[in-house]
Amino acid sequence: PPVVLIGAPTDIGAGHRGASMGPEALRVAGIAHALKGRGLDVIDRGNLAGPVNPWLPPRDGYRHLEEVVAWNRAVLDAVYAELEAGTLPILLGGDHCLAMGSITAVARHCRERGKKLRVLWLDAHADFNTNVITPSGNVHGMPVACLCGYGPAELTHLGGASPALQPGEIRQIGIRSVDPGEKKLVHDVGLDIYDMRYIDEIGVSRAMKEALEGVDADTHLHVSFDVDFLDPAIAPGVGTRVKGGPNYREAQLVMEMIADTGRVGSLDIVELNPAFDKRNQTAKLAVDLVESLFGKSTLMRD
Ligand code: DIR
Ligand code: MN
Ligand code: MN
Ligand code: MN
Repeated sequence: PPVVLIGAPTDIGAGHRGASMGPEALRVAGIAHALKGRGLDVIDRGNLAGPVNPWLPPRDGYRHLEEVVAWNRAVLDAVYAELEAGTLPILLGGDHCLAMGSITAVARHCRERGKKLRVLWLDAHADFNTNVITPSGNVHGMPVACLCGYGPAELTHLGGASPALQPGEIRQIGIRSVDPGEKKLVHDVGLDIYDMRYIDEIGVSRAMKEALEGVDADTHLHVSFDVDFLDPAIAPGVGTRVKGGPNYREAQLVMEMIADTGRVGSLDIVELNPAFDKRNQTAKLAVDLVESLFGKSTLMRD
């Protein structure tokens, strides 16, 4: 089935401007060509439209809630239509608030088809804030909480039913920045977090084996790839850099092990911010990693 690129050029949920340039940076870095090189049919549907970023301070602990909802409705409809048509949607963000729309679509698709869902959340951050505990009001720090039912009704009920997602369907990988209130909430909810301390101790290989445990022929795997997952030494083109992330080879191994499952059904590439990048190197790295996610490997494997 074809792979479909959907651009969502907005920084509506972020605390820095510039993630709105992400879709074009990924195209310029050759994402379509790279996927075609993997033998895939690629269709670029161009960009979704949505409200401009009014760049206002937060209200009731949310910055731009109304505009965040509008963008996520557009993403939800577009991603859901692709899954219905049997294609593999790749969301080119845009900031990470957009994962509410894409994952709500994926979850609805899985419920309707009786498929199991596993979400791999590759990120420096847990993105489990609420309007009460957020230090910033930026909704890109809240999508996982909203998907699990903690948030404003407009976002928790994007796809009708809430919660869209059970915490047990999520595995977070690469986490190294969790805010104080968020720390308590992810603990209470029992979110399965493979933080950098854990990865340092047991290594990427064992951590990924654990995170992928239970993924079978009946599972739809959704990968939500926040580019700030990567160590900022190799990926400077993000708004919120957190040191101590996976290096080049560790990140490749993460992608390669996900590819080995053969179950990737949808992908978000988010938080790429060309305004912080140099010569589009972070976009090129993201494309390089996406090739591995779609099965590029050094040797033939069986
Ligand atoms: C911080 C930063 N935890 C916040 N979050 C994210 O503002 O909620 N940065 N997601 O990428
Ligand atoms: Mn499917
Ligand atoms: Mn994120
Ligand atoms: Mn992040």
